[in-house]
Amino acid sequence: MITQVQETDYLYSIPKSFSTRAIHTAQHAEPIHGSVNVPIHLSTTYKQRGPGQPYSTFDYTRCGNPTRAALEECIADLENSKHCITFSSGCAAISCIINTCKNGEQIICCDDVYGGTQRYMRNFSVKNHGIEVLFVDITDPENVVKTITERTKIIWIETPTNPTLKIVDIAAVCKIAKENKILTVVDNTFATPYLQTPSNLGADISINSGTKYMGGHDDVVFGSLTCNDKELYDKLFFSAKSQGGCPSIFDCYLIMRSLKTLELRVKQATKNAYIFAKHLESNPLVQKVIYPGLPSHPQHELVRRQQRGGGAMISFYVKGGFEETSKLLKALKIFTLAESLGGVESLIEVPSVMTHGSIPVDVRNQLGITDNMVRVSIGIENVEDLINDMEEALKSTQ
Ligand code: P1T
Repeated sequence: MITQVQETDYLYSIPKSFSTRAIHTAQHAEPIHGSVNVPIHLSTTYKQRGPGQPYSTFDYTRCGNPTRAALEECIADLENSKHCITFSSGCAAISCIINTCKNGEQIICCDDVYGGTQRYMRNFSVKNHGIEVLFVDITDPENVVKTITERTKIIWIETPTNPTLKIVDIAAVCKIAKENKILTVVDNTFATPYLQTPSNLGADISINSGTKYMGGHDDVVFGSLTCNDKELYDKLFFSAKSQGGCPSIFDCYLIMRSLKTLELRVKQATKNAYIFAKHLESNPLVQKVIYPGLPSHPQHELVRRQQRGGGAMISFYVKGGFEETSKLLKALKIFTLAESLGGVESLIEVPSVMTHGSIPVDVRNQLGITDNMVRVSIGIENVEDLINDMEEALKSTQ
């Protein structure tokens, strides 16, 4: 069993002082009692000295809160950005940005994107708000050039994509967008701020479903966006406070707590995923494995250039159809059959009937989201246990 690997096999570079920043940025000891952790400020409103004269900058928690402000400063630092806005979910961050588009404007979105993002764009942006959304394979940046019109407002990038793990060249697409004064958004959820920094590659906005790796324990639904431009931040903040999708303060506390171990968790999960994917590739009951960290991934060279590691998401095709796939998923003992990803526990799902079930079937088939495609989020359990669990369960597909 391959469990002895070099760190350089699965991690290509290390961000400077990541854990130090995750643990300390905006998290100084509180000055009255010396509390080491940032207090949970549950108050929804703030006393004022006189009308229009708040004690500090806070007046109402939907618009700002000391616990949340500390978390936002920390996330901004981890994303190498100046500004951050947090949300009650990743989807709330996504709709906050999309809702800044006006009737008649256009969004170019990568064709393989989280089902919920597509659902919002197809059902609300297009149907209700008169925004045109074009789903394009932007793994070839030339397709962006071909699609842009003077109405294009946003280029929406998700990389690695969910669930086919395609890679978009962020720097190349952002360069094209800048030349045409178009905003770029990168959904950084799969890579995490530890493995990828979109702002360094020219992206205007980076978003995360913090429900995933940031939270890391499958117990918080949360979202964030970060950006560098103050004018853009002001516009997004106006959208966020008007729509009201702010996170609960207790959830902010949990995310702040989880960020402290983000580096440790992502490193271990990435190592596990690399070892696991190599094993899966050699299993004759598996048709094909997609893992950005393996040389067999068609864009592995770009992964090494753009990311600091291959991440912990793997997709693969079971030999057979839905019946064989169902047998596999029911036979697993350690992997949990559930949607979501990025937690300490390994999760497994079938995107065609779960996370991506709302995508039209012809689009799914075209993208390769078939009924024998399985998506795995590798956790931080003992990797040999994960491999054994999968090998045993695969036998049940025969
Ligand atoms: O679930 P929520 O916090 O609202 O995040 C939405 C979201 C945004 N972006 C990406 C890339 C995502 O994967 C998600 C949520 N995805 C799942 C629940 C899933 O199982 O794929």
